[in-house]
Amino acid sequence: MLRSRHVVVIIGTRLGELSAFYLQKKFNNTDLFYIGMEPDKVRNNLPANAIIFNSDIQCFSEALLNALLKQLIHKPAVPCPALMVEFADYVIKNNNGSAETIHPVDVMNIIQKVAINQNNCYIAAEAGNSFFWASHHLKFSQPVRYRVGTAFSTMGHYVCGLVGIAAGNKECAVGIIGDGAMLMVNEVSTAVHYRFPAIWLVMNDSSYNMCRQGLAMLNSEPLDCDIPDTDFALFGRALGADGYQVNNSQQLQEVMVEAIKNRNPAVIDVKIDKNVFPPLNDRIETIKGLIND
Ligand SMILES: Cc1ncc(C[n+]2csc(CCOP(=O)(O)OP(=O)(O)O)c2C)c(N)n1
Repeated sequence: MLRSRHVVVIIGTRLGELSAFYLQKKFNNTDLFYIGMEPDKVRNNLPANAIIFNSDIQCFSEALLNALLKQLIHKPAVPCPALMVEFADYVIKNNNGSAETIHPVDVMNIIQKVAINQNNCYIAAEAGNSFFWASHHLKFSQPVRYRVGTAFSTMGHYVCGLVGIAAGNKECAVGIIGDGAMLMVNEVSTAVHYRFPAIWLVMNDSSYNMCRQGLAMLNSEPLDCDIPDTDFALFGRALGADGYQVNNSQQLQEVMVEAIKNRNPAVIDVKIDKNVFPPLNDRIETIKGLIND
């Protein structure tokens, strides 16, 4: 909560509902600066007093840093080193080797280690809990490696769009997809037809879980959010893709290594723990605030 007068510089987000949770509604007493290349797309999300710089973020950051160095420390300007993020090897937290489901954070850690750090795959996250787990836990050292639809968050966007990502790039594309979205629509068959290296990692919890858990977090009456148990490995194979089913972290890690190495279209059915709450509490608080406004 911003109480006294602040300066806020907004970089790298359009402040859409699903990324900023209407945080800007709380920007009273604030001088606001937006830096980015697509000001028209963000104007409606900004308070009227915001000052917009139509600029490349790296250029702006270098100029700002140099100006600060000159003004504050009276040191000569230095070129900025390229952004390079080092990632630790992730530890698998909840694998006891016998559980029948995988903790979603372990799924993210394996994607981070195998798909991102070791293989530089492109990653896309589908609407639903997948989006929250991925955006909260995954880290990238290169731009344009992660895609997520925060504008309308339409289910199906990346179940289908994954094929475009795989078609246009050398590295594999991995989609993090809810079972509900996978059943709604998909383009596995197209990837099989063209032999694109697309991997659908299905977060299988037999539920429209974001709706189920969101209602619970809002203390609302439950709705029927159940999805019949589905074998997505079989589903993938039926369409001509490779199909894998995993229910522990060790298996998932091995299967990810194999699927990425093979570069075939593949569907990985990951049985996840449906009772762990995703990191969407900020959004729930925003919704509660809007209801109470
Ligand atoms: C086309 C469309 N219909 C409905 C919604 C509303 N919606 C958002 S998330 C969600 C449930 C997603 O379920 P699933 O794909 O199984 O993912 P989970 O949340 O369980 O990880 C629904 C129905 C939407 N975003 N898009």
